[in-house]
Amino acid sequence: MLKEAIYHRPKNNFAYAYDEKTLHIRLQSKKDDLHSVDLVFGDPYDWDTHYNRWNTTQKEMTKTGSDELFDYWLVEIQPEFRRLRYGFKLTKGNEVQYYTEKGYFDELPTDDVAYFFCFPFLNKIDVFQAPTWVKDTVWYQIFPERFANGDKTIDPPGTLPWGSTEPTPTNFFGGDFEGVIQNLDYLVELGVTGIYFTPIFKATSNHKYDTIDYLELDPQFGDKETFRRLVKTCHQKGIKVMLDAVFNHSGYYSPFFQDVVEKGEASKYKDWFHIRNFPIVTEPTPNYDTFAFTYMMPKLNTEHPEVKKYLLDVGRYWIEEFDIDGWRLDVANEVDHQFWREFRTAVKDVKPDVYILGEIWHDSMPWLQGDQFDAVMNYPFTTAVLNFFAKNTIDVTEFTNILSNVLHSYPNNVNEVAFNLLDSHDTPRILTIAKNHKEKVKLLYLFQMSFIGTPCIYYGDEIGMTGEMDPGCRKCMEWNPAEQDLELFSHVKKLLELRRTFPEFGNGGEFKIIDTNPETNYLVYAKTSNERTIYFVVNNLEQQLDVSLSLSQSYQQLINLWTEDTLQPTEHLEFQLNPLDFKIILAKH
Ligand code: ARE
Repeated sequence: MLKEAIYHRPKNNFAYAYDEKTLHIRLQSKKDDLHSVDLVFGDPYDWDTHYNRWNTTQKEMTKTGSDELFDYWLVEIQPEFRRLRYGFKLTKGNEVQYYTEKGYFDELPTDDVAYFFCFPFLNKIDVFQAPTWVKDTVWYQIFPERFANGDKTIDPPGTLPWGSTEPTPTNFFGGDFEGVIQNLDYLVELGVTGIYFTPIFKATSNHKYDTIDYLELDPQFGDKETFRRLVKTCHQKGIKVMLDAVFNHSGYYSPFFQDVVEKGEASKYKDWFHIRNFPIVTEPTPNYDTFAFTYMMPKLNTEHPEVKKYLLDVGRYWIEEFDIDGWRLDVANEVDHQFWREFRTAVKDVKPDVYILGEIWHDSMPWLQGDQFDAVMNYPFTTAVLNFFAKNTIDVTEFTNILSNVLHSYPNNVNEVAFNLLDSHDTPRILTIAKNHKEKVKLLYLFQMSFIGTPCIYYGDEIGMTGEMDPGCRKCMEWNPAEQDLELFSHVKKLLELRRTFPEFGNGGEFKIIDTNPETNYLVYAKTSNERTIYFVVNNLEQQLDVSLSLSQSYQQLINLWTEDTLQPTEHLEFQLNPLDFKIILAKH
């Protein structure tokens, strides 16, 4: 066995509390190397009567997936006294090794429990726990300036007629809260249960990431009464509301920064930012820290007690006064961890089930330990599905390897609330990435809606809007039914109906790759619960495919979920799939 490839480390994605009673223990080994792995475990204080030998039990681990280089193994344990010491029995043919915190052994070192890995105690307060409603939420992302103009009286000067021209970094079309309220039934019809709004606070730009006042709404969107009505109406219609918190930086025109611009070192806000020298200059490069190199976005000093207090008050204010349900945190990984720990305590204190979503494009385990965020925007998922379904730059083997890697990078309870997006206001739109190939977009949606996590639809994608990178992806929402792709809308709506009707479609089913064929880019995966399994058969090629599918057991009932036809019970199915087509089969005992 290749010992160098074996990896385990407690208290992260390899050993974590799944819930108040259950521990998940994982192990990584070289792909196709070990034949079996057993967890050898016990309570640290449970010895034989003479204290010579520590008492252990064994439980077989399951291989839950593989990526390009590694296999991953998992076992679930509910230790009676919530404490655990453990090691691994590794078997390859006749070769058996015991792997512990102190290395490898031919025999179990049970005369000293200190040799073993340690999960000291399952303390309830440390268990990662996202709000329970999130698992079942379907998000819809709205860029407020571009969704709908419902109140022309508050249009900013120079507002252009809706959709009259392409979006630029500086033009305005007058989208507002009233426009959202007027169109909520459209979202309800689609099956949306949560809206994520990009920033709505007072700012100068059309995207509002350059905040002037975090306690005021931008007047171009509406007043506080209208916003309160928006949140209330959303709640009445079963829709949660999440706002964008831009706490890494403020806008150049925030009164705090302007005070520093004006008074220099004498400003009482000089330590609110990271200023290298005075007076403030913006040319040729700013002499203060910024988001990227944007002089318009001076980085806030979130370690400063006054800044911290101000921003934590902001976090609480919109929950207490307007009953919002979530915060999406902009540039979350450039803000200090300590700030986020205090932010979590502050906002959960006023609303325990408020959702905290960090914007991080990279590996995010340090933020997902239960003390900071509930989820992150799952861009690694985005890249993988786009490369496979939309761009065809990776084959099915690479695709499933990457997915497996993404899933094993986090605890399962974290995966269930991952914010799975296909695109956003920061990327080109999916139809554009797929070179206007609608069938590819349909497969993207199929996969997104049936994967572990919570899906998010970027406004207008569901009716076939196109757009290149920012600002192209921020066009005005198309409201003319004649210009909307209603067939695509029905496709997404139907997927969401299935996700609502069958828990296995969403987070109530365990995700498993069943079959792949890199020659044909054919993919079969399943979502399984104790009661049923849903098989997803996907032809990701632009040619017809003969499918021969062996089911894991004989089921009493097989239903084609898309057509609702009942199929003959069988253990083996043969059928043809059209180019870029799919079949969804529900199998019941
Ligand atoms: C404007 C122009 C852009 C130009 C940019 C250059 O529109 O064309 O490239 O300036 O400075 C907001 C606006 C943008 C605006 C920007 C600056 O929405 O339109 O861009 O402000 O004025 C990284 C960060 C991530 C960040 C992205 C954009 O980690 O946090 O870059 N995303 C958030 C928001 C944005 C917002 C801001 C931050 C600023 O979602 O909308 O921009 O408040 C790799 C990297 C990632 C990187 C990612 C994307 O994966 O590893 O770290 O994300 O690419 O570039």
